[in-house]
Amino acid sequence: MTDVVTLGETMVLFQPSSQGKITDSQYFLKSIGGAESNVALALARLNHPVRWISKLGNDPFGKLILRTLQAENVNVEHVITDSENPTAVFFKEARPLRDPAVYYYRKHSAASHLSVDDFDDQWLLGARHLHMTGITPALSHDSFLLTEAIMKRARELGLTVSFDPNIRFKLWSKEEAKEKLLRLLPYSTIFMPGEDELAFLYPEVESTEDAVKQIHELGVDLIVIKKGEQGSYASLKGKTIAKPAFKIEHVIDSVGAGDAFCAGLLHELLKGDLKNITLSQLELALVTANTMGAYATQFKGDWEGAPTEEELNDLLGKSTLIDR
Ligand code: KDG
Repeated sequence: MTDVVTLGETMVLFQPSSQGKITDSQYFLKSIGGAESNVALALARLNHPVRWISKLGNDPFGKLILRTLQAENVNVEHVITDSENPTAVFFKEARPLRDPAVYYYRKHSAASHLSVDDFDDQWLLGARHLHMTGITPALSHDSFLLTEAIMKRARELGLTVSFDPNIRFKLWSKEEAKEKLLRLLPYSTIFMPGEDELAFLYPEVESTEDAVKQIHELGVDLIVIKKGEQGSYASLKGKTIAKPAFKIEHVIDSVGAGDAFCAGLLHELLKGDLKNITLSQLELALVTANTMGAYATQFKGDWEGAPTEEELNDLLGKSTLIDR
């Protein structure tokens, strides 16, 4: 049994090894990053069986990605090797007083060639839940069609589906992003936008509550809004809960915090029936999600700040780790 299946592009990530601009740096740290694999890695650290699907180039970067995911117990048996196109890379630059900047080298990458022709029901077999983001449909029109097909099929097979819009304006125009994300939204059972993403998708509505109402009318059961320093807000079929953020002094790296948040939410919801989420479960899920999102910001790297179950229980005050 697999708890969660996810599909998307993972890239090799390079970032200056110490504080400083890319132009001035001689040494770079090498890791990997990808919104969907960040969620998969975080869930795997919390002992969930999780499967990640993608296309990787037949190159050292592809091998590094596979090796990293395998070492963290993410199932990669359905990953496709593409001998024609390369694995993507990206660079991240920390900036004082602002979120980091990222520079992508991913046009025509192996993952951008993922298409409906690659799809196989086996990907979803034995799984409870599918997690998708708005990055995959931004890679190419073929990847958009595949995203739509897998979300639709997952619903037909009885899986629940979460969708994080993860809007990346470096990958597509505002018009295309809005049109395609709104087309995918009704296939989800759980929608997890950031506050700014919700405002971008529903600019005409007067309030968050109005936008949430419209999304419920599409058949989406649970909407969870990430509000950064203000915590999170959720609506379960119209019943709402808000939880304050986990307090932190300063942020080391904000990239990947949203993915850690998603993983925290799913971790708690997977303990019950994802088709019949209760308000008390949701309340716990928001606290865990806020905690994991905050914790992730304390580590350099897109996924390295994912806690183990023992570390999470310690952070949540459920048990105490013996440090020395
Ligand atoms: O959410 C973090 C991701 O954005 C990062 O790991 C890399 O997938 C990535 C992207 O497309 O930016």
